[in-house]
Amino acid sequence: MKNETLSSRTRTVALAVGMLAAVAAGAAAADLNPEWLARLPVGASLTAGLQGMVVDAAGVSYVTGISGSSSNTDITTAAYAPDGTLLWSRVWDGPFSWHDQSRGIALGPGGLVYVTGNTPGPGSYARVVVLAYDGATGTLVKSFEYTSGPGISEHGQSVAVDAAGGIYVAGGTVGDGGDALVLAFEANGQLRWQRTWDGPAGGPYTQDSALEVLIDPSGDPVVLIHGVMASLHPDYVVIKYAAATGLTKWQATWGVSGGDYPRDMEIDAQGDVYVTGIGIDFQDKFSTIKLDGSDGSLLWQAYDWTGYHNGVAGLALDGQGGVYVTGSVDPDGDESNLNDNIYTVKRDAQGGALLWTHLYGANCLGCYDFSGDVIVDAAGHAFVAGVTNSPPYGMDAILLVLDAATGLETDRGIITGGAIESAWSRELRFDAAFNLLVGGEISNVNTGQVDISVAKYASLGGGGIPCADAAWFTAVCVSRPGTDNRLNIRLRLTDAGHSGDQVTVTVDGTPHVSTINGAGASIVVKGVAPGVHAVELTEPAGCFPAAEPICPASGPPLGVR
Ligand SMILES: [Ca+2]
Ligand SMILES: [Ca+2]
Ligand SMILES: [Ca+2]
Ligand SMILES: [Ca+2]
Repeated sequence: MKNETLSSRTRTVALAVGMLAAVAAGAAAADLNPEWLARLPVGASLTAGLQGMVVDAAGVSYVTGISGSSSNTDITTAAYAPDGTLLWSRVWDGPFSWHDQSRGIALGPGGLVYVTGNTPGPGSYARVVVLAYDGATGTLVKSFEYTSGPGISEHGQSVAVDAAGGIYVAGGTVGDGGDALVLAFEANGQLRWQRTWDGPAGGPYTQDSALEVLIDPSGDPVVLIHGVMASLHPDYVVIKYAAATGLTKWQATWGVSGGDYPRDMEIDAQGDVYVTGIGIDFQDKFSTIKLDGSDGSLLWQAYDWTGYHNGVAGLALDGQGGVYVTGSVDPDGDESNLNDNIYTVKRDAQGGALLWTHLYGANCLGCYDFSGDVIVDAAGHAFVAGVTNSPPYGMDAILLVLDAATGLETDRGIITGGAIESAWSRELRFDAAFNLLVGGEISNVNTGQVDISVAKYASLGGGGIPCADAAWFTAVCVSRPGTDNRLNIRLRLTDAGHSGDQVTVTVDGTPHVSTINGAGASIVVKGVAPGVHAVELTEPAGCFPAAEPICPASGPPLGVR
């Protein structure tokens, strides 16, 4: 969610906003504070900053961004432990020591962290680059480049990795003007297939490019493309490819004859696809669509707006039937007064009905509020992050906590840099326990020095292990001659993805905590009284009915278990 033009504009209004903040002191204070805030300096080049963040189930955060000097940018990738400790930081400078840029990051099997972007090849034409780091150590495990041929500039914009290690990269190449480029690689970096997409526009207008690739529940890559149509205006183009062959399973295009600019895509558990962006409906509006994952047919479309110049930042699903879209809106249509506000809406995933809207920000000159991302936890909190310049804040990163049911603000978190620094949150991710990691940037307004920032906010609840990952739960009483009664309690999970997480079981109301080892956890409770006991799995809760093992009044005879 990078926008250098806006970032620069923010810096120019810094001092005016600082004076406004002094006048308005005493307004609502932030009441959520991050557990920690980590900063990673990446220099002062015009492109310096965060390009992507992912968080693994254990709570390790991985960021990638552009670092170095303007004459030789590099790709910096780093990992932060759940307590905020910097685990490792790596700088990748390509073979030509020139303009290397990261653009996307993803987790893959085996604890690998994948980064894609571009690096110059011979003749200064950019090539797609893929880097894979060992998440635990930061060792560069593999790296490879892709080029369609000499004299063609190409880049990777987004990367996704499937459970078998297959790597999918979406980006751009040069064909008929710009064309979208989609690449599938085997885990060892060997090219499996390559596809390009060129829209029907002619002449200089045919500037097509892929923005994002996601893997759907059946394992096929789904690609979001900015595709320029015969009207010479862009539409949303979504293509689902067969993972093994690259054959097109379906292609959907959406838009009107005006410009429709896709921005973000999510896929739900059924494989249906949601895309938001900016579409023209008499004026620019948040334009959100849902496509049937089986054939790409349009299930619904919806426009959201308030004011003018509605600019969308991101879309999130809550897994419980809600779709959330956030972006920035101008209250008066005058772009010169820098007073945009943050606007967030919730719609019903099934039919697209509008459920609520939320608007944040003041309308005064320089009261510039911009949205970066939205994410929703399982306990009913919608988090919206961005930057605020509305009193009492000045160039601060803001985290709005909204009640997902009503859209009302329930909490707020603020990250301020130093007196001459601008803080901006751009990406929101959860770990398995719904601790919130916020990726962004803190920039020195005077020097242009940029730090990538990562902040952690403690979970507001709803975390832990989803019931879908719990296979079975048993509790039996074991009674041996000459010993006490023991309860053997076991939880089996569908896979080892939660290894190291803790589960809680209550025995007659007394909690017992156990750590998952591999795909299971076990608890033994000794000295259990005779009779019926209530054994309940309470974290994760609601997955299984309570077990009611019966312990005998006295141990059985020898030879019987
Ligand atoms: Ca470089
Ligand atoms: Ca083209
Ligand atoms: Ca305005
Ligand atoms: Ca505002």
